Amino acid sequence: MFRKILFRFSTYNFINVTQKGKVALIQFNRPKAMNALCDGLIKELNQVTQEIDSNPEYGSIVITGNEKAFAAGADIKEMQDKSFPQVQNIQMLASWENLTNIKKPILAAVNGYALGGGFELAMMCDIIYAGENAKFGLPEATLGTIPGCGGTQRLIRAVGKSKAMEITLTGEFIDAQTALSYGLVSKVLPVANLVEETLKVAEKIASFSKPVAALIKDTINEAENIGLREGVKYERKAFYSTFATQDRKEGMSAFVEKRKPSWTDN
Ligand code: DAK
Repeated sequence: MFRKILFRFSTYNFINVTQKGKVALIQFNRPKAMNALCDGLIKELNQVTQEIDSNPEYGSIVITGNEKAFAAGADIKEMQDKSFPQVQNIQMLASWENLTNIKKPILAAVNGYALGGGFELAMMCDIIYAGENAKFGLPEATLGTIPGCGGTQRLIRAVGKSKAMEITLTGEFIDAQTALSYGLVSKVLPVANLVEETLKVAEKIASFSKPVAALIKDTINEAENIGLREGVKYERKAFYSTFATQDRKEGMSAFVEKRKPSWTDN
């Protein structure tokens, strides 16, 4: 069903990367460690997402784990012996944020545990779909630390203060239906169909103009950084900029001429 991606760096130790049409599917591959996100895995994820972003063959990305775990967080075994000066000096784990610089839409398909950094990584994605067995949590307090990859900041924006406090201060997990009712995920799907259904949505997204999808992603994400007045201005500028593209012309002409548009990504 899938075609292996032939990138410059085509062998990975901690992820599998496959292609379906215009979609790249990235699967975490540390099943014995509940897909704990070790340094090597994050390096591979950053490398491959950057390559996909600059490869015109792809229009969107799906990130998933396995049926037991999306990812149970950063690798605790890698962190356990570090001291404050060490983590400060090397800016430990800082490269995780690179994912937020990817311009193509990213969908997270979460089965099983999405904990700590695993949950934070899912929240950096643009759409989250959950399998019926998904469990989300920020258990850092149980380890004597706090979320460090945007968990406190993105969770409050997604679910509001009381629920963000409850999840983070108790370290308890919430299930897929609760995540749906909180607006954290857009859909709950049967475990076995999750990746396939997510790929279908990703394919639809990838079928549109890439610069337009990138503008939509950027404009919505910008709302998390700025206020409404600035956000509406930002959106208007982005809207006007679509009039500098061939695809905007093509989309409107196709509508008027009652035909399907043919996107060129220009
Ligand atoms: N790290 C390392 N190994 C892990 C792991 C993790 N996060 N989660 C699970 N494992 C390993 C277990 O140690 C075990 O290994 P062995 O003992 O077999 O060698 C194996 O996976 C299977 O796990 P369990 O035996 O525990 O399996 P269970 O089914 O009983 O429990 C569980 C599954 C997922 C509920 C449990 O493993 C668990 O609670 N895991 C830890 C979850 C957690 O606390 N996650 C938060 C980690 S802290 C930052 C970026 C990121 C972060 C911070 C800063 N910056 C940008 C600055 C992120 C921090 C975190 O994520």
